[in-house]
Amino acid sequence: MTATKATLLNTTFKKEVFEGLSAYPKYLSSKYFYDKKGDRLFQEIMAMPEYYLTGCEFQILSTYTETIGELFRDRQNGLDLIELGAGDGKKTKVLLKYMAENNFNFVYKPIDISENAVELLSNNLAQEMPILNVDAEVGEYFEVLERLKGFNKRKKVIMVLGSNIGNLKHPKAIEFLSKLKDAMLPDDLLFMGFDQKKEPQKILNAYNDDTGITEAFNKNVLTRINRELGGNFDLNKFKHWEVYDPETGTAKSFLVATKAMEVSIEALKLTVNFDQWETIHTEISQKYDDKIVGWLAEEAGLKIETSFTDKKEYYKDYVFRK
Ligand code: AVI
Repeated sequence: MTATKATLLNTTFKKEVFEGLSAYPKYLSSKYFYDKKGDRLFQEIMAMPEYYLTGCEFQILSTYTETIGELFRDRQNGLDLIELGAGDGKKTKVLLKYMAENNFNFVYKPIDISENAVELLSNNLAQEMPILNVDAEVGEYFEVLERLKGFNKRKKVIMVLGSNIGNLKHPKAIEFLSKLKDAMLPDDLLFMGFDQKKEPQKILNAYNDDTGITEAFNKNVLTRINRELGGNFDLNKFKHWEVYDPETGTAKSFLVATKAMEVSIEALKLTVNFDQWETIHTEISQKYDDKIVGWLAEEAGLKIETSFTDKKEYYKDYVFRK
């Protein structure tokens, strides 16, 4: 990463932490869960039995590999497969393997906010699938989307797996989808995963494991504030709390102060006061159904072409066209 980019990210982090902790009620963005430790914790989450999302999407991509792959193919000019929020690329590898073995002409462009994740994935792909043409990039979704507009004129397939869109509230999700649409040409496709509404307890358990991995993941934003901004949060004085509202389909994560306390953050010259049981809202993980996805697509000017689901219908990958 260039020095300017790192400074810019750090300035945004500072600004957003200042705003969120000065607000009432307090909030912090879940995008700040992700650093080296946060990436590792998220990998552990994806391997937890409670966190069904990864297994379901893996099942979809493994079951429908050929159908999905052939939907992506452009025999004349080839394609660019752009993955936003690629992470460790475990699920995508199923498709990449099919495409590589079936003579697709394509470049795989994984993009992630985590420099660490992008580096690990690039190294791993160079080892496991050396014939792949990989062009990885570090960046935030919205910033990368701007650049996508000026991308090659050949077919683009944009993938956003893992129900990553679920970390955005509906207005932001519509903005995100609209920007994706603006970056697309009529032949381009958007392939996106949406975790579905289901038995509420099942959803709650996915974000509330007994092992404490999700708790550590949630608290990683405080660890980052301590390390990167000179904060003195005592992590033991906060409790991870999850709620799921089956009416709206929104799962919400909080950090709850178990004691009244004062926290200072040196780099922000800020003292934050917590009353006992005061909350910091850290993440939403939205759950969907066909109606909500249809509405989001319509608002964004996208059309649903088809969708794929797992055996239990817990999760769906939708294919959109503009
Ligand atoms: C990345 N994102 C879609 C995950 C989710 O399900 O909201 C992040 C996560 N948070 C807690 N567990 C997993």
